[in-house]
Amino acid sequence: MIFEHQNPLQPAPLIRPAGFLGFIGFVLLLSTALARQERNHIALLPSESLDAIVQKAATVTPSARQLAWQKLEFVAFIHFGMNTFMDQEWGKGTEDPRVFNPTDLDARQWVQVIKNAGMKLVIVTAKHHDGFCLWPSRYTNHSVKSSPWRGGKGDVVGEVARACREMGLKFGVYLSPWDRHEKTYGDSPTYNKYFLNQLRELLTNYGEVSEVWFDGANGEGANGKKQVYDWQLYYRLIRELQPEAVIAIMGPDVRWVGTESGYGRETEWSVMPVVTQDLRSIAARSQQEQIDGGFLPRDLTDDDLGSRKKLAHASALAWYPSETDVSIRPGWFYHENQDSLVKSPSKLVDIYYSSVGRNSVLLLNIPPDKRGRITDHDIRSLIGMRRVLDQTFKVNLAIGAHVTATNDLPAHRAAAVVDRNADTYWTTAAGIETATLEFDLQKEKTFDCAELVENIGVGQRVGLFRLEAFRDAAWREFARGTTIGYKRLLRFPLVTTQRVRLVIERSRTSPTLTSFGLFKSPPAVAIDSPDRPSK
Ligand code: FUL
Repeated sequence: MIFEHQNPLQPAPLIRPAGFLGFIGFVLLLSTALARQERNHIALLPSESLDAIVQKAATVTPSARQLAWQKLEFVAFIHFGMNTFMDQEWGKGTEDPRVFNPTDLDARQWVQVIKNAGMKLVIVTAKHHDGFCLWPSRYTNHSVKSSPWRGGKGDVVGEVARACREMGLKFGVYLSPWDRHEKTYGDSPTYNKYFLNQLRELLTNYGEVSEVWFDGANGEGANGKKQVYDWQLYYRLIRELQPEAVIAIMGPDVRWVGTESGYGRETEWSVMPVVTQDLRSIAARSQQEQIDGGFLPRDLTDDDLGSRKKLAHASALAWYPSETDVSIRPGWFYHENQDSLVKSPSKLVDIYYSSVGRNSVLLLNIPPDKRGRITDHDIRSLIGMRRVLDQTFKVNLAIGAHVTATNDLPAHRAAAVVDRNADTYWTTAAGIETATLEFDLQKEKTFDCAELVENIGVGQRVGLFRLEAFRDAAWREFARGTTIGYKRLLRFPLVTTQRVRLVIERSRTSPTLTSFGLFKSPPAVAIDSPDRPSK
């Protein structure tokens, strides 16, 4: 992930050891939505106490599009393009389109592999930094139409969109604002128009688009010219043409988790302070309601983005959930010499626990090769990962438990957390911020994984909890965590017991829980070759 203030050609010192990507994050939405009545952002008064701010933070909720996106849990990135054929990660923009010539491109294979792995959306690199377009844009010749592939009549974006629709997956686009080919880049208004035209093509010709992914790279234009991106204009067009789509990374709906390792934060609050300048002037600048704010520099790599300490002195708060992007290989694009470096099934499982299981959405990149197919190396790992996850989460050992709580509400009883109904939840009376839920499993059970789901529809609240098992006449702690959020997964050495309790030690206001699960992961799972070998 690259941010606007970084010149990608002269990388700043990296915070992370690997890749060019690391580094200062930033971003934040500021919303004119002062005017809108949504609760996914609120303004605060300078006089508000920290306690009052924290209480308010607990009532900020995701917008409908943010909630729908969060529920996808696990989504795919496809990096494919000129770099695949040049065996590089960043093109210069001078590549010859005739080099782009996949011999056996099959977008249905991509989507099938992705679907089998349990992912729900596919984001394709319609245009990466080299400016080469995977669709036949009317606004440039630097695209598939100048390549020999399908006689210049092909459209990778179209094929992916169609395959997604056919197989019931959502579809998204990555459109790099940084364009090293386009001559107008650096001539700000002209390039912004070009970019907007391309965005319009992608948002009108391919059916429903559910995620628009913007990287912030902002390299130098010709003769050292600086391109100033008009984010407001881009957002306005997206909201107009695809109102359900989330705008990610350099956008107001979804934030970068701050690393490309696949590992999110142990403590992940989805509500964080918005660094405001002046809400009203931004609202005015954006002309009317509906426009999503302005970006302000911010370090998203920080370990702590939303603690009490961070909320102090905030002037506004926003629901700004994290997305964890990582590649199944060391590079984002396919390189043959990385075939042996594809992440193993157990590494992918670990990443899943550390992203989806830490209140984030996992965006896993799977790059097709020069044939235009996902290789067996990647498929094997994905199948192995899926098997482990399916076997682990097949049986929730807490279902059927008798559940009691130290406090609850008539409409939100403790039993709701094991009723398999995602619309019901447990909560406490106003003012009760600590509580214990006790589960009598009816007989001794053995497990090594717990799943907790908060009802983020009313806000994110729990800040500290522990799990205990009753053994040898005493309650003994076997796991603990801080935030829960949309989903929290915890792994621990095998526990055998009939009675378990969840002790919520800290919550910003009445805690909620939609579901509670106990699972046992399988012993090592054998990975056979893929059902349909492709190489
Ligand atoms: C980065 C880009 O520079 C990489 O090439 C890749 O696309 C990654 C997902 O975003 O910032």
